[in-house]
Amino acid sequence: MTWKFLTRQTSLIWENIYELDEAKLVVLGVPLDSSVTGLPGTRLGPDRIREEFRLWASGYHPEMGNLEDARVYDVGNVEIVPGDMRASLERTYQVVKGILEENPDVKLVVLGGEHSITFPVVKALMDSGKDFDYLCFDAHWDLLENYMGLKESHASVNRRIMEILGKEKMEIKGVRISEKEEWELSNELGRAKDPVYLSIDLDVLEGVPVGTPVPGGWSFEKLWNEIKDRNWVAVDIVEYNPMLGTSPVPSELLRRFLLI
Ligand SMILES: [Mn+2]
Repeated sequence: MTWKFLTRQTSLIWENIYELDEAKLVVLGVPLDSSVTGLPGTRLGPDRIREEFRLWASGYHPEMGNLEDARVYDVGNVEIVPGDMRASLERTYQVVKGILEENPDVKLVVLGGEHSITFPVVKALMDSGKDFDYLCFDAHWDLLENYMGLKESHASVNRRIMEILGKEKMEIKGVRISEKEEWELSNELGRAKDPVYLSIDLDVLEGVPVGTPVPGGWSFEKLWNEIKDRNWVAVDIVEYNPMLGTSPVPSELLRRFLLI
């Protein structure tokens, strides 16, 4: 594993006691907020989620098990190039590719950052030979061809994924607001079958501080019931913006993904 493009001085959820090639789960942060439309701050998400995990998370759940049994390796954060969206996404791709070369069976838990980071993670998994469908929870379809000319925008991330994965392997749930072309295109999407890549844009929920908030969101329990029995190869938790407030939701999702 090359540590190029990683900031190892970042806060980790804990000191790693296994090597990367012994891990069952890898945690990776991608602190990007270059294309956020509203207030910036999602770059602070990965380390804040880790901090809140340390403050609030219990290592045991009666149905899910014990965190001490999870073989988790936290690789730190991708080193973002300020102001250069494409370079930052390319680095994310290279880092995920490198992780999978060292440990092809590891499951990934990716902490955003804005939703744009999902594309390079999905692409790196595909290029590493993984076969999976894509299940996304979001208040928006994120299916725009581009947003103000930017194809890498968070508002276009599911369109980019559609181009490489195919419509029939994609499902997006929880949408409440989007453009007409996106609603039309969404009719062509399929149903995601296991194993899946789970992408959780926290704006699907009510009350979590996010880059692009929409009222009328789901409850945490509704979201958890949708995902708890799914077989996943990787999951991302994106769009948390700690500059707008705080929420126990991202760190609790992290805890549950590490436990199950
Ligand atoms: Mn989104």
